[in-house]
Amino acid sequence: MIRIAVQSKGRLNEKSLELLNAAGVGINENKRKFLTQASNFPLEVLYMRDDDIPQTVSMGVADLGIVGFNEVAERAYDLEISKKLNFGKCRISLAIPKNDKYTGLNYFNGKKIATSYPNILKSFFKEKGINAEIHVITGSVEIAPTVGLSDAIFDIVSSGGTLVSNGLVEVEQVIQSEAVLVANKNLTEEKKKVLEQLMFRFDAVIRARRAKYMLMNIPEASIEKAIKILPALRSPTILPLAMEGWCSLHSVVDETEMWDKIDKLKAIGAEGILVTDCEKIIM
Ligand code: PRT
Ligand code: ZN
Repeated sequence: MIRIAVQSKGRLNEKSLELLNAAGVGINENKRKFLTQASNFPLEVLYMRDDDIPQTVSMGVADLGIVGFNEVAERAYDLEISKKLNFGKCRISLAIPKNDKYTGLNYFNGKKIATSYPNILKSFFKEKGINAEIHVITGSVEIAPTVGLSDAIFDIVSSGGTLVSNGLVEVEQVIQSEAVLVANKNLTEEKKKVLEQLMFRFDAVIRARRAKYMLMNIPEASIEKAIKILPALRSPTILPLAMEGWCSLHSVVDETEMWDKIDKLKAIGAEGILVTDCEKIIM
């Protein structure tokens, strides 16, 4: 039995449980206690505040955890980062009042900066040779400049809307973060096997979430060009159509490249392009 720590409520809770469920690890949310056993996999979920997950995993109270990389980086416990999970994406940035003139990192010399991430900021400033006063605040960091608590802030940003509505502007992105799977460094052989099995399944889910399955009709004369546009997992599937001179072409593409590929395929005569989600991709 392996134990995984998951945020009990908050931004990462739902997506963490969704990922486990998509990986075939049945967690019954109706019966949620602070510790829940999966119905069909040797795993139990321990629910807790995200701040406590790195320590809990490094101590071995939980074997694994799903937590924002920002929390791992701030707390510096000895942990294995096993996998990036492709959700909970954000950055931790320095932001200043929008009417101030930003003069580069030197701006922060002698300034007061409010943050919940003092360790990350300290090491960033040390590396850059900046001498600033760091004030630790645990909540609502973005209001600190308005109320006169600080000159600037160092905080999590995703859409940037919170900064704008507080009259702040992002000037330096210091670290990028997303949810990560962390593991205790001294897992037994048996637990390591369960972790590998879990990571294999997470891979299949994460890969599929990014992928789109595309099928289209294409003139036979364009097949060579189409294969260059769509390399696919191994190579695209090509099936003859009842109408002479035409084929059906099937392939998988990364969603970030989808529109670009569609434009190129249309330009070589592709028609009836159908795009659907993938559920799992096993390599
Ligand atoms: O109760 P607990 O301690 O478990 O939760 P928490 O309140 O500490 O954390 P929570 O649930 O807010 O966030 C959990 C994790 O989600 C963080 O540690 C990050 O890894 C990740 N994450 C992703 C974010 C955001 N995006 C985010 N936007 N965490 C916080 N925010 C905040 C941001 O600071 C801003 O104030 O959300 C606000 C909106 O952001 P904008 O830029 O979209 O306006
Ligand atoms: Zn927290």
